[in-house]
Amino acid sequence: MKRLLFMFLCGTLAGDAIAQQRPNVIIIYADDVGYGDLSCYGATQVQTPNLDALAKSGIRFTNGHTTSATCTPSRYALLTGQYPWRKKGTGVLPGNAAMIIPPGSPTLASMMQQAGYQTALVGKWHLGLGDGSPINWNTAIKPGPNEVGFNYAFFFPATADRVPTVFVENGSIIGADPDDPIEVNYQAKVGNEPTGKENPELLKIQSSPGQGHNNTIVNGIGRIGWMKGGSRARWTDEEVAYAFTDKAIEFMEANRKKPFLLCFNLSDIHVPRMPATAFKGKSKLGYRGDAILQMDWSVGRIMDKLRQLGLEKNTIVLFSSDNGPVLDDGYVDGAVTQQNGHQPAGPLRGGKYSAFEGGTRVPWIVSWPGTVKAGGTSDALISQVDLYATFAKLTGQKLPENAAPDSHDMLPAFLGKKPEGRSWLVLQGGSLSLVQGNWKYITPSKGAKLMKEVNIESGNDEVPQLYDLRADVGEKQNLAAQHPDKVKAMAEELDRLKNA
Ligand code: NG6
Ligand code: CA
Repeated sequence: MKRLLFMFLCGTLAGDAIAQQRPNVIIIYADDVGYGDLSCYGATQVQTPNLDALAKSGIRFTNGHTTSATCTPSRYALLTGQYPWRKKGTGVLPGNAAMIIPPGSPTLASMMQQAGYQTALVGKWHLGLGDGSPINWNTAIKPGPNEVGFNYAFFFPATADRVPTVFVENGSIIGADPDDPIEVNYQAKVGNEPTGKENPELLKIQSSPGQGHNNTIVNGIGRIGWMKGGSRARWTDEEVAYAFTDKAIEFMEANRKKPFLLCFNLSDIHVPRMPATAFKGKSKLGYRGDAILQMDWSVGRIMDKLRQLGLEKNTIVLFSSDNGPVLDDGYVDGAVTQQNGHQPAGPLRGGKYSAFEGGTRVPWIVSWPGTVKAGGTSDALISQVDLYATFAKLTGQKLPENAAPDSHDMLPAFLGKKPEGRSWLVLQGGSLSLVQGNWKYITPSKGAKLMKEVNIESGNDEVPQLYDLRADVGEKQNLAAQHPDKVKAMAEELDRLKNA
């Protein structure tokens, strides 16, 4: 009996000690930020002092990837640890789509909950809501982030350019009013409010010709999709960054004594870029540049709060983006006319939607003062699909069977203890690519080579493409004809991985 009691006490004490040491985790996940958009990644026309300081306090990765060149699939992979192309329906979702992660499935967030963390999702969601029956926006909206591992969720359903333009907090729309019910439709107009198509004179920012974004006008901005009602629930675009940052900070403050996971999914710098007054015109690069400054400001506020709470040493901060950059993604906002030499993808070819590196190679900064050596850079090949297994390792969690099948534990690379990361990685930018060491193979594809509306090279080519990324990170020289054996072997390996 005595022995049992002793064992019990030891177990509890050890548990407490671990609990105290367990670091908080903040994943700051920006939207559409390119490899060249931060000054610590070489931007010269725009300065990001808070992100630069974060990089200085930790490691800056030069070969960190999203799984995909758009949002929904990248976010799906980050949370589930599964490649999105393994599952149907993981493309960019409309704002009234059903949730694509079944409730109760293992996720990065639920795994962290099991490790004793309080978990929050603040910001963009874009993984669908509800069970597939039409969403009633005027009652509790379920399932959502709370059903896949988040104790707290404050978010908008899809993207800033899609209806409904409302914030949801733990399943309820903020400011909902039963006398002014919300209806959303992506097929046909609902309500009689002006649309961008019928009343372009009412727009405060023009939609780009041929790209849509001309349905219901909310705050002078034409959206994708139609909505009616909820006049008091609709967000003000200029306040979105403030609202999200404030909620993130509230969560940090409320959970300062517990280990927490905060997934802080910024809306910046996705379209419509409509920054707060404090940032309008500040960058001289148009609203896209201003949104970069606003994003950097949000990061600064989070870091200030960490210091104020005395948590900076015991918190891992990861900054990354969900896909590569785009200048004109649907609105005439000055990003193109005031580019001023800014290179959003840095030295990389392509951008958002693209199979070239610009689509998926993104800024990736990890800071954990005292544990991660400050000021380093790492060339390790890592992917956001690996975060699940990496954080499971960090928190001593065993992965449930079948969970996170494509996620590899990259903790040593992630913490800068090892220079190597993955030896291979599959990337999705339209067609699939395989990276093996310094080689990248892009599957042949018949689609257009230039996506005209957004003016980005897709990476499509009818012939196989093979690049030596170490010598040619800008993917200028297709070496497939010189290395047919390599092409064959990589194509076969990609097929094998697809079916694995
Ligand atoms: C595209 C939209 C674009 C943006 C994107 C999703 C058009 C013509 N373009 O389909 O504006 O919303 O989807 O961006 O509709 S993402 O970052 O969420 O993937
Ligand atoms: Ca995105």
